Amino acid sequence: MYFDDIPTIPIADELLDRSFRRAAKKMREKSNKKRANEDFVRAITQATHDKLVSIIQSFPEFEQLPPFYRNLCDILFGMDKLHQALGMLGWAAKNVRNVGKSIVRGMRRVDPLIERKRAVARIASIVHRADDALRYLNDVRNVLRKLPFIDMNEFTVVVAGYPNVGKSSFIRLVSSAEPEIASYPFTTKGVIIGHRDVERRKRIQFIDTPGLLSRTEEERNAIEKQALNALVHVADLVLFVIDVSEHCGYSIHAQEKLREKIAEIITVPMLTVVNKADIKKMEDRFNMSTITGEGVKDVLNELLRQRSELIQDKAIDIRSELLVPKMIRRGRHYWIKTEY
Ligand SMILES: Nc1nc2c(ncn2[C@@H]2O[C@H](COP(=O)(O)OP(=O)(O)OP(=O)(O)O)[C@@H](O)[C@H]2O)c(=O)[nH]1
Ligand SMILES: [Mg+2]
Repeated sequence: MYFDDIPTIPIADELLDRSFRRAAKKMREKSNKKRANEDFVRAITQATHDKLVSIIQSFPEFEQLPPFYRNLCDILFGMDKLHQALGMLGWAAKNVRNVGKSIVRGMRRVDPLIERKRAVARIASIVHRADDALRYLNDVRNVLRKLPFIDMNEFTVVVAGYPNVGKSSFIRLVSSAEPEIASYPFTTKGVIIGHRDVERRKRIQFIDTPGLLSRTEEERNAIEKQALNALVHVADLVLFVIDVSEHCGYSIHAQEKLREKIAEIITVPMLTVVNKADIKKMEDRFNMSTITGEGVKDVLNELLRQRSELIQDKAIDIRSELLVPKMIRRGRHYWIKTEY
């Protein structure tokens, strides 16, 4: 994944400790007593600078990420804030290097021990100014590492609808995912991935999303924005779940309005399914109940039918390069994937 290589990010004191230890080790290995202080300043400058740079480099280029992940980072952390924090580390790395260099340059003319102490104090003060950024980036790193991996090559069904209509109950029933289910709205707070192997080589990637309300984009919170992000950027097909029994706490009118809004923003087909059919059904729609299991198989069959249709139309990957077969790396071999 894109975020697996980001190591734990140290706070300022830990980073300084580590640099001091490295510098001290280097000094033990070198025996030039005359230039010991100069070498020490050089070593601590280098260790601190390099660590700061390696932290920056461990983050991916956010602009190069697939749109789904790029938007998700923006929704979760704010791209400006992320860039600011990384910029702060860049500033600190540059300043540490400049301060270290200039102190080393003037060291022979003055008392080296005093200059060594001055270098340590200045470097520590610069790194401490980046402490907030280091702490923030470590929090970001911890969230990034837990983000679900969405395989952009899989046929992907994004399940959407009002809160509490039974989206997660459906995903739990038909896929490998085990999302939380509860009788209150907004139980699901982020996207959750599950898979279903239907027949040999026929696999569906299901994405559970947080409930959406029918409201303007400006009114949407970060949780809802994650659902929209999945709908727009990863869906090959949207499964819109409605609850005509209105046990979810929302009117069928509001749910229909949301359906229309989603239809406007997506470029992929949408299948509407009525859940909680054990309580109330709707004519001319797929009706299912995740509690009794009735109708669930029909919904899955319909998804498979649409999947085959989409593959035949070669319209499967309208998210990225249309009709361009994708290279997938497996072990040391490259395979060209043309069929799902
Ligand atoms: N009677 C009935 N209740 C159901 C059915 N499916 C789900 N429920 C109940 O509806 C409630 C909400 O289910 P969830 O699966 O958490 O709903 P959700 O759409 O994922 O909700 P959010 O994550 O909040 O958006 C739970 O109390 C479920 O037990 C069904 O087919 N029939
Ligand atoms: Mg849910």
